[in-house]
Order: sequence, then structure tokens, then C-alpha cells
Amino acid sequence: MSYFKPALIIVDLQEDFCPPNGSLAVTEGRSIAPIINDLLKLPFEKKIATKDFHPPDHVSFASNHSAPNNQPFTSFATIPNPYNPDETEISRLWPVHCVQGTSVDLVIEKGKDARVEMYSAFDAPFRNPIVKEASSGLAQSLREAGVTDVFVVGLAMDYCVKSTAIDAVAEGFKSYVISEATKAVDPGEQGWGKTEKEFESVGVKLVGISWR
Ligand code: VGL
Ligand code: ZN
Repeated sequence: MSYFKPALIIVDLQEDFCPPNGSLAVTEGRSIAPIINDLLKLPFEKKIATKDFHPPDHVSFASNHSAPNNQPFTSFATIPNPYNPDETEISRLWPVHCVQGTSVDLVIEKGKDARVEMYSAFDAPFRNPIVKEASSGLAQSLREAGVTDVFVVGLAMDYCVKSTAIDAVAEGFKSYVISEATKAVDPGEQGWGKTEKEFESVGVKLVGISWR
């Protein structure tokens, strides 16, 4: 019996590696995104993504070295070999890219409990003991970080954005939804209109961004 159990590993498909604005944009890098979306439809046993996630003082950033050997793309530095502590290696220097804190720090998987619909990122267990095991731990991790106010954006305004923003209030945070950064599933009054009124009644503030 032969045995085949494939995994897919998607490496560093990140904005900083994509045109037009990535600091280390790979030519035509973004063009692979739809192909990878198709590959994700195939029955891989595991589908894994990596994320380049550097601290600001990372050794690979040309700007962390001194002139004249600090030209991104063309300069090299002698640095420890990560595979052998007794050796060094010559490593290429890059523009600052994929710095921690410049994209998402935490991804919350939600809707994981097969029995229940769960729109909220908080998986608010205080509302339904059934979902206690599914609790995302988001409120706890925000509190641990000292967060006081949450700004919610994304899709869809009248479902998951709404539930998340409302649960944030229930969890004791000041909660805002940024109007330019969300869209509703249902058109007009049914979607945006009703939701806006609900926000008003529970204390979620629908705010605009003034710099754009
Ligand atoms: C990468 C250069 C620097 C990569 C990451 O993901 O290929 N390249 N950091
Ligand atoms: Zn890197």
C-alpha cells in the first residue's frame, strides 16, 4: 500500500513582498495569490502559512549596518550561521521589511464550534456556556496588553463586525467601528441603517477617519 498525505506550505505571501508598495516587492509577486487560493481548494492534509516577522533591529536590514556596507540588495554582512553556532555566513542585506507590529500580531480563528454560529471575534462565552471551550481568548489577551479601546474594521459590518464591536463593549472596552473601513452584507436600511441604530443603543461609536 502506498501512502500519500500532502501538506501545503505557503511562505511569506506578505504585502512587503508584493508590488506596488512592498519595501521588498518581488516582481509580479502578487500574481501568485489567486493561484495559491486555488491550491487551497485541494485536499492537502495540512495547509500552513509562514510569516516573515522581524524585530526592528533585525540583522538583515541594511539600515542596521554602517556605511558603506549598508546598501539594501547590494551589500552583504558576516553574521552567525543559524545552523552552526561555530560558523558565520555571508548574508545579503535587505530594505526594512515585515517588521513586527506593522501588520497583524494575532490571528483569531472563530466559528470553530460546529454546533453554533459565532460572528464575534470574542466568542463571548458569557452569553452561551456551550461555546466556553471555543472561547478565543481575545478579551484576555487585550486586557493583558493593557488595551482600553478597540477599533473594529472589516467584513461584514452588519454581522461579524457588529458582533465583535458589541462584544467589545460587553467585555468592558470602549468600542469604535470605522465607517470607511467596513461594508454591510445587506443593502441600505436593512444592513447599515439597522446596525447603526443598534450601535447607538449599546454604546458602539461609528466613527470616520479624517485624514483620507
Ligand atoms: C525573504 C528576503 C528577506 C523571503 C525574507 O521571504 O524570501 N527574503 N526576508
Ligand atoms: Zn526577512
